[in-house]
Amino acid sequence: MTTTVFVTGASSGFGAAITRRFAADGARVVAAARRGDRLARLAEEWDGAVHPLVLDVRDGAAVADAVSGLPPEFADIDVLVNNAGLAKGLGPAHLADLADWDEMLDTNCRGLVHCTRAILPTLVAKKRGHVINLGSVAGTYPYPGGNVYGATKAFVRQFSLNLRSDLHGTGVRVTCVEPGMGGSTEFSTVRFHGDREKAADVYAGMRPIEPEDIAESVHWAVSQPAHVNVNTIELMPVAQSFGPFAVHRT
Ligand code: NDP
Ligand code: 8X3
Repeated sequence: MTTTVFVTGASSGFGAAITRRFAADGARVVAAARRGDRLARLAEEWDGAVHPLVLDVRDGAAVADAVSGLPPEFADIDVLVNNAGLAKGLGPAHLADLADWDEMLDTNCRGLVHCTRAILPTLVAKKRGHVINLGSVAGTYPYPGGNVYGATKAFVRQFSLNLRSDLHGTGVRVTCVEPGMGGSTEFSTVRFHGDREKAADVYAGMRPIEPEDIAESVHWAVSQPAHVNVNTIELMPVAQSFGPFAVHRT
């Protein structure tokens, strides 16, 4: 039986690696994102196994239309990977650009629930399937400038757990994958509004997690026996850990 996987944010970083990981395993993959040229190039690698889908997850009606309009060979989805997401800005809350905050909320929270709502009925009808959500360590551990980004990932974490409650007895599994610093993606370039130099500084002198590492974790969670639900995977580079509480002294 061929597995069909729907991956959002497939034009870059983790999403592109997740697409490749499942396609290499013989799955059919719907690769969704806004940049169609990137998706077309990704699809070309896989001889018909990857279906490029230009989609802005923030648009709930467009998501519903795209899912219901999938070609028959890609419509019977088994696995949804809600990976599309972004951070915008790393400044303190009182100086933040409200447009950046709105974009994170619209993409990381609303976009994720749009895709989930559109695809869940297919999984529930089959009494099996898997929703993988990309959270972050930022959803659990606070850091300066993490403000709304971290809060959106806390939403992803709790939404994932709540989904498990709602899906109890359906056979549909839910996993939240929560990475720390991931390199070789556009994450920091997007966070710093296109400033590549500033983005590169984030990973200077340390070895981040690679997109292929995340793809492997996602694939592993999906590959567990059908009676096993991996609730959460939290993973960090060895070079990243925790700091002390900050104390302001006068
Ligand atoms: P990238 O910036 O490389 O990839 C983000 C992907 O999301 C792109 O494919 C982008 O495609 C897509 N995307 C953004 N907005 C939308 C939208 N409105 N509609 C559809 N697709 C969209 O970052 P990463 O691969 O690093 O990040 C992937 C996920 O992992 C994110 O959710 C991120 O928060 C999370 N994460 C990342 C970590 C890291 O350190 N890199 C660590 C922890 C979590 P396009 O612009 O073409 O639409
Ligand atoms: C991305 C990881 O540590 O930059 O979610 O917030 S971090």
